[in-house]
Amino acid sequence: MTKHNKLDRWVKDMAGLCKPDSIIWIDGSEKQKKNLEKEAFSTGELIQLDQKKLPGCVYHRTAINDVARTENLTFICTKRKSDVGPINNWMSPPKAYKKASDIFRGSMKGRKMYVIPFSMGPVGSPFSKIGVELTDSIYVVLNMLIMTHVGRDVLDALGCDGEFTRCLHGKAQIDINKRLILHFPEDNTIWSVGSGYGGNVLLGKKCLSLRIASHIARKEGWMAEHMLIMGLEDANGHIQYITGAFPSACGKTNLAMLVPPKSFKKKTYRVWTVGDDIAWMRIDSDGCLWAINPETGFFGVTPGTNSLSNPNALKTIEKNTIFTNVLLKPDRTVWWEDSDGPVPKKGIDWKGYPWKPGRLDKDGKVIKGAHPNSRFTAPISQCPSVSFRLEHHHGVPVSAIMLGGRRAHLAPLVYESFNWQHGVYVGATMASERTSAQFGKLGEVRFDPMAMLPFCGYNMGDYLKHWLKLGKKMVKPPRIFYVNWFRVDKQGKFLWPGFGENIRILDWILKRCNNEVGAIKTPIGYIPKIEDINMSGLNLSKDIQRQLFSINKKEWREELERQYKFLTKLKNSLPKEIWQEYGALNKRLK
Ligand code: OXD
Ligand code: MN
Repeated sequence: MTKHNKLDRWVKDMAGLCKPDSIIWIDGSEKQKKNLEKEAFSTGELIQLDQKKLPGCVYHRTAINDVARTENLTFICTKRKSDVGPINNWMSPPKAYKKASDIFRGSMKGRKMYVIPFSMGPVGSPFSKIGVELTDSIYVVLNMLIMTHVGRDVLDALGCDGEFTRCLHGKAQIDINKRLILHFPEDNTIWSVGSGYGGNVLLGKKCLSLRIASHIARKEGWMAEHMLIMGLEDANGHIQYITGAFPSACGKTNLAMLVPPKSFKKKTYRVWTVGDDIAWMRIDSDGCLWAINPETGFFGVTPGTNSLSNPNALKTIEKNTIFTNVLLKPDRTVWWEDSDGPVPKKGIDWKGYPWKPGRLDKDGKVIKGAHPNSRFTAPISQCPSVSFRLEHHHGVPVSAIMLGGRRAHLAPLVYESFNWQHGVYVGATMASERTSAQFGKLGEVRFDPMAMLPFCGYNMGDYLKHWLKLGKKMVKPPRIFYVNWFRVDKQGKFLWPGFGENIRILDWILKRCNNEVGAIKTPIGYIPKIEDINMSGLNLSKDIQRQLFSINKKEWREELERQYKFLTKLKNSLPKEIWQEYGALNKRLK
């Protein structure tokens, strides 16, 4: 019980619906966490990993039908359908509450309901938002303890009448036919039922910090974005911050923790990691854009994480980490595809079956030990490059915004937009090829404005208007760049080495922000003069360097046709400025 009557009443009402055997308030203490872990070990919800090799680490498997976010079962529920726009799934609030209530009703009988008071952003900061999640999953509690600020101080900050997001989660039967992820922005409420997968159930993350927050941000005049935040400290100790919007599985986590390569000698940088997934950005009293990461942990994809792609992530997950759907080795450590070291001779795969390398399924496909979307949940405080400004109430000032996607062709390694409005157009028409982590045809191009397609809590056209409006309010808006690490040659080989070498492009971006270098004006934006990019030690032939920055007008005109089809889907809500930029690009390409 708290001194917040509305909160107490809501918890009681929800318990009345779900009928748990008992209600447990989560206080954020180590002691309570250990007890919950013990309980989860006894039921099999979690497996304890080798505590000498992986201290504080645990293992979890989700149900086989529950391994990723389910966008088709995710709804924004507002009174008026037009408020969510043509891209989001919509359901009317009465229908949504009724449908979900029928699934929630009595679903926690024989289970406990945990009450998690959490803050997204430092507790007490005027930038932060408080939520309370009710859940019947210990796995969710333990993840939320890593990903958010949890505990009594959150209740203290809430006081007796503070506003909070009401988050209700229940596993129910983990039945895909009875799974709903519902957002009620007008009620500041989230209901998620029938899933145990992180993106669907850690309600502070995508649901609150992006879908609900983007709705609030529009009303309050700030931005909630699917972006990493990183600081780059130069040899003189001067730190500049960059944010970056990339769709899922395009390397945000790797970039946010980048380790500059030894061969990059001319100018050394130290990278500071502020966040890898979400940025809340406001115009501060200086008229500039400032960003905070509302999360306190990483919920990162494991396959492909290795000492080349992300050495800092490997150090981050050495302890106190939850591993989900990776391969469990006989020595109670873990493994995933494309990690360091030898492939284990055997193990238990993410489905819980005995596994050996090279085994084929009935269709002749190699059976993976770890699911392609298997994850680690780890505290950001354990990251060797964690920023000392993480808990700073005002966050960090943003010098540049990067946008990007996975494009085998078309987009050059980097280009800069002409101005804010043009940058918003570049973001509105961002597209990325589907990866194996996403449902759909591999390689197919999917438009994903600002990487927010699955996360914007309202009409995408209005969202773009909001970007344009805020740009006009800033004294010095950040410059907007587009990057593409994924361009390939005729044989399908990546042209750019990526990972740590991306620092060379970040270096150019900062030089542009500081007006230290010029650029070449092309129809799509400014591209670098090759000599302004530090390529020392890379051994890239002149031909590859040329290919990385080439702009094929015919391919761009074809892209414009695809853009046209996508933009017309946004209908009347699309701001006229986006069509203006479209028309201007069309003209420049003729
Ligand atoms: C994530 C995602 O988990 O984008 O961050 O799916
Ligand atoms: Mn994400």
